[in-house]
Amino acid sequence: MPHSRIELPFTRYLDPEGRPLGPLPDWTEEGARLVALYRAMLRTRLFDQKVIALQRTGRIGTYASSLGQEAIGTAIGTLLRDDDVLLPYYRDTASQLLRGVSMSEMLLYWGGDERGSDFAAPLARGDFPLCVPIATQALHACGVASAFKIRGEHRVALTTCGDGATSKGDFLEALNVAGAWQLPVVFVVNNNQWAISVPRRIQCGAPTLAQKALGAGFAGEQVDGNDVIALVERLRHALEQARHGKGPTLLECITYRLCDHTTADDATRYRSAEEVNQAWHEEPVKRLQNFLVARGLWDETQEQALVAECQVELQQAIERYEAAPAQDAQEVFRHVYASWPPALAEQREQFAERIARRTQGADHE
Ligand SMILES: Cc1ncc(C[n+]2csc(CCOP(=O)(O)OP(=O)(O)O)c2C)c(N)n1
Ligand SMILES: [Mg+2]
Repeated sequence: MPHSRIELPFTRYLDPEGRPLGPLPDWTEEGARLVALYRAMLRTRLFDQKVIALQRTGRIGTYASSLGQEAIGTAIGTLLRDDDVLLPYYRDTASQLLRGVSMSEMLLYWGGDERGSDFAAPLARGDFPLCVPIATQALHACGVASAFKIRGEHRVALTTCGDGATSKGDFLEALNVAGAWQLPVVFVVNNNQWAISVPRRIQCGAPTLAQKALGAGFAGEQVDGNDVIALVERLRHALEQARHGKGPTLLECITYRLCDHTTADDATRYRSAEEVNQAWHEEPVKRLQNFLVARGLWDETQEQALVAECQVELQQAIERYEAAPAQDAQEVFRHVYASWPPALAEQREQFAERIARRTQGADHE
């Protein structure tokens, strides 16, 4: 079989227990950098747990958890430069938090409020809102990267997606144009093994997703998506390549979706508890924690202090979110089109009439 001859690099520095498999990159000598990565990952996980609790009690809409994928977004958020542009998907909580998107903005977003994507932080303002339509952001990223290239700017567009998204035409078209025009773009694939209920093995016939880049004429590689050290190392390389005109990279980050697809899903219907339990042994937060503890960089007191700090931040964010006055219902139409297709303009008017009738009805009660 010809495809079996394609051998792509796979990078991992820490084993699932957090033990180094060999020499580590020099930057890991700086304990503070490792601790910062850990803090970002735990903050993401605590946010995630809280949002699920809010959804279960009817205080927020459907939510897509990033449980198990915290290391990928953490590496992204740590390495992107201020003027790079992030084009995230719906499991990018970690990277968005590090770009300065506030927890209350995120809560607004998942509460169905458009203002949640109107990021206040200067750093995040140039980023795109997270993308739910699968893989469309990959093409947007190529558009952004084309602008950087045409203007001669040393900036990078980084976009993320899942394993299932790599089967979409949009994704493959994006790879094609990225390779043809040698764009300063990095594609980070979160291969969490599942696209809702479709397992990776029946989603695509290629042995790796990374090799899709080869067909487009640029580098693709695999990295352990639960090993933040490996992620930082390989992502830094990919960003440097893109920034210095050496072309795009596709990083396939091997991880596992430890959660349901979203809060509207029940994954026990299509995958075994055994598989999920096995995946918990590989997860990224505990892996880095074990490593830090073994190095004397982290202990239980620091852990408790960080948890307490995050709980306060979360509580304040929830208060801000819940205190926000409800948005005008018609806002949902506002940011979709600059000029309206007639069919949608009609729907918008009908919607406005309905709202007006309902409001009048309420006035008469
Ligand atoms: C264009 C489009 N088609 C279908 C959907 C419904 N949908 C939402 S998530 C999803 C699966 C995506 O799987 P994957 O790319 O692996 O990302 P993951 O959710 O696993 O992180 C699908 C089909 C959608 N959001 N957009
Ligand atoms: Mg997936």
